[in-house]
Amino acid sequence: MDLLKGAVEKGCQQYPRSLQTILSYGTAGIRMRADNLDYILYRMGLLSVMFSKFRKGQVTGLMVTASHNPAEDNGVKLIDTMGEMMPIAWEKHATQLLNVGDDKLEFSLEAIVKEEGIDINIPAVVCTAMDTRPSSVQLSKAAVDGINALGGESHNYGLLTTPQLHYIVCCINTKEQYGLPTEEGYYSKLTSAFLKFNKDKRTSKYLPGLHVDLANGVSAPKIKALKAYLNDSLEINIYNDGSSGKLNYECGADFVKVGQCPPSGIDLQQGMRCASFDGDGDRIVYFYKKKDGQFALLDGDKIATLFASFLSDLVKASGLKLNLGLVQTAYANGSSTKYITEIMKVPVACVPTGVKHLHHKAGDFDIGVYFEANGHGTVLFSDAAQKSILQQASDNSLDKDTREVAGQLITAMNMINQTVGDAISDMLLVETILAYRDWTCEDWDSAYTDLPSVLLKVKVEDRTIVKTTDAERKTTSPPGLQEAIDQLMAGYKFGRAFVRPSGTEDVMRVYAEADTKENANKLAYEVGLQVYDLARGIGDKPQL
Ligand code: G16
Repeated sequence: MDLLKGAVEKGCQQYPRSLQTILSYGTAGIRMRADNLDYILYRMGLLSVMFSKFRKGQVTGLMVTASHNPAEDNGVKLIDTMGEMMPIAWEKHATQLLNVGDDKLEFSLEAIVKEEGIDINIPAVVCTAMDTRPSSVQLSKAAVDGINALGGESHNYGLLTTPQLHYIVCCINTKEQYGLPTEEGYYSKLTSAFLKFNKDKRTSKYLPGLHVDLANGVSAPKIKALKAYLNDSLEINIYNDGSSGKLNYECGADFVKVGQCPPSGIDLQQGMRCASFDGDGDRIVYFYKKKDGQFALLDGDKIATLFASFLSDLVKASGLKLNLGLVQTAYANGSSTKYITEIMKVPVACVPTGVKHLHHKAGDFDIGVYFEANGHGTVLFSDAAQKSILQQASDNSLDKDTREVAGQLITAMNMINQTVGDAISDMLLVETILAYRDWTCEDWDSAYTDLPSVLLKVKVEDRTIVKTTDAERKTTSPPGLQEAIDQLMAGYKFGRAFVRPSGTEDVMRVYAEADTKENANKLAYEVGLQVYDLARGIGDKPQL
């Protein structure tokens, strides 16, 4: 175990533990103020090497980002070999390494080796990348130092969106079956599919111009690169490209979804079709201005129903027997769930927040569409589904139309980044479907009407005292909180509310929906007050 000893000694000298607070690997990794993250990144570098060894030397990934959080924060997301998030079973190891004192680090690493039966001599490879935060360069270095200290080979890709790194990891481990493991390979795969699907498009209502808010983040240079591959078949107008504004400040998918308003920088006019990406490019929401002048959001639920209806139409037309399902979280608008189950007749599953949970559940279907309301999602095709679609497309005993529909499914599949939610890939598929159906945003939005909803944050002394169950739709602690929420919900038509601790920010999240905006506001406020009182709130009380 000299390797472990050496890595720990280097860590203690160069990256000593500088925080005493208890941290945990949350919804999507770890994130916090960037100032104290060096030792954490070093240790996550060590863990990603252990994880690669555990995967018998396959490549794992480490992304330096804090996604939707403010520019002063940073963090890390660890990636599994097929480009998924690191498995939940390994999060306890991450949490252990985040919290252990320098003197116990070697012991903790040894414990992981023992528990997971790792052969420490297996060579390990880790791909890393980062977003555009000021702290990302230094933190990437700390991660790479950790990787190299444990004898791991590091491949640093520099600036990438999070989903691009997920894609690259998957390409390497599938020996390029999934695509070429480069940024160019990524653009080329997605845009070839986009151009193929859209080559004969005849549209009158759908206009090729799209206005995209890039949150002043890493997607700005990436969209600029993507445009070169699109040959003007999609006219992308860029806003918040980082040339002046601050990352995620009054812009980006989270700002637009939570505030239900356009980002700064876009002067929203009727007829404009707009989208907002988040800071690391794994979330997207659309928005537009209605004829009555009101702002309208087309969030993850609306994207999910658009994808599911399109794919389900193609599956029906192909005659293939594939079961398609949709995965949501408690944040899904009640109207969307009703529409999917009652009108679309597609099965819906509800899981806790975090793409890792949705991704896992989507694997239960032949075609699993998953989206969080905040715009984080994608589509998974099972191996069996992919095989039968490919077979059908090349089965000359079938008529031309049937083969062509299977061909369209293949093209759609190639446009989708199946490894994780991806704003670029989702945008290309939304645009494809809108063009194919010759739809405006109003046409898309008309499927169902969202119930008015509100999201609040409440600061509490310790968010771990709030415990949830039933896919986070109910609380089990502190005592009395759920009873209070039940009573408040009963007072509103279509009233629904829940509370959960955030895994990415130091806050409690409160969600409420009801028949009117005013009632949704009131319900969220009343539930927020209960959280404040029963879960030891700090700072300002929620305001109506
Ligand atoms: C991350 C996760 C998402 C989650 C969001 C908010 O998004 O990947 O699955 O919905 O955080 O999580 P929470 O409510 O626990 O703070 P991102 O885009 O910030 O990485």
